[in-house]
Amino acid sequence: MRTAVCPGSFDPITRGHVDVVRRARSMFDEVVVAVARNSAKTPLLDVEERLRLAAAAVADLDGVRVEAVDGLLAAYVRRTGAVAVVKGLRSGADLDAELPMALMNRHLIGVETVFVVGDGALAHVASSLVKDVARHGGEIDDLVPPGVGEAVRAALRAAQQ
Ligand code: COD
Repeated sequence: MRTAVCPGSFDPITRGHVDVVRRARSMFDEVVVAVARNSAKTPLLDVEERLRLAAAAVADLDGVRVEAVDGLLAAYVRRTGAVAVVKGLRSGADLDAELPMALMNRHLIGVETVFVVGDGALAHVASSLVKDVARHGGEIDDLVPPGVGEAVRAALRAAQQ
């Protein structure tokens, strides 16, 4: 069984993320969507919500599960016995950001990172932009899996109170 880990903040999960997970699953027997509990970014959604939304978004994908990750990704990858980390690329800027992480994870545990080119039609979709559009009253439901838009709007309303 060859397992790959798709890590991220998933704050929130988008259709771009799901596209990458699908592509990863086409290459590996099993894919774990690893939701970073303590992402470097301050999340809008708490980890339980990010996990719930991610699990719902991949519920129809056989061989895909969702887990929270605490601390160092490399330690988690080693514990799970995964053979690769899979990351999605939208642009050269993504590669610039991802390359040092891939090299660091290889340095730490020798794990390979596989870069997947995402669907070009979703290349503008980023969790940060989705939240910004929603914060300013824009429509996001076509950018995220079902249920995610409402969860983001509810979290934004709660944050404003
Ligand atoms: N198309 C293609 N790929 C996409 C799209 C899209 N539309 N949207 C997002 N992606 C890709 C991103 O490029 C990224 O590869 C992945 O999806 C996850 O994106 P995010 O934004 O949800 O997650 P990030 O970038 O905030 O996640 C960073 C991690 C949590 C993976 C990283 O900080 C980490 O590994 N943290 C754990 C602590 C650790 O080990 N630190 C040392 C790292 S070397």
